Amino acid sequence: MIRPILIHPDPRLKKVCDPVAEITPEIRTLAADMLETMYDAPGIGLAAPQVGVTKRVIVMDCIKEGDPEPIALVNPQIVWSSEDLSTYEEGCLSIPEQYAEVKRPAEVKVRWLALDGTEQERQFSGLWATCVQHEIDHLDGKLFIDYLGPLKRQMITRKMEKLKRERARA
Ligand code: K1U
Ligand code: ZN
Repeated sequence: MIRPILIHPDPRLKKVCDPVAEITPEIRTLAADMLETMYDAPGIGLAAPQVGVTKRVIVMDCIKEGDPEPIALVNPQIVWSSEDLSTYEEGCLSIPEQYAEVKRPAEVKVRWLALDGTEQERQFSGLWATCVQHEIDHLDGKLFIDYLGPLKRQMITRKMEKLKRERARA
């Protein structure tokens, strides 16, 4: 089921999300819905708070061409970050049509719980590394615009307020 994506500003996007205590059918349905919503948008990642669920669940698929590689990460934790940084022009499905350069560690090692209950660990690089950090930020109530200066952030927030007013009128 495709779920509606919340648009910034929204208090649910600013919350620190709760850890998932146990993989339940509800969590599996949430992850499946999030993947469907992400592919429909389209996007390369999605975090549960973006669909109004303040739980620590993210999904990603950064393969732009070729066979899809969907992954769902429950309670993801960055256990190592490279000193090397990389800059990428990020977007966000909760901040449509706004992009800005963000500098982050070029590689990260992440530990998480998979939907079959097993603990997983993987080192991410390139777009995967950027995306997983962007999604984990969502779980901590942080958006990519929080890395920008106050003027740029305020300008984007005002645009989003206008977009939400227009969508509410339509
Ligand atoms: O979390 C999100 O809002 C999803 C976001 C993830 C992301 C994008 C870029 C850098 C870091 C994280 C998106 O997917 S925005 C859309 C997007 O990047 C895209 C859409 C279609 C094709 C390819 C990329
Ligand atoms: Zn985002």
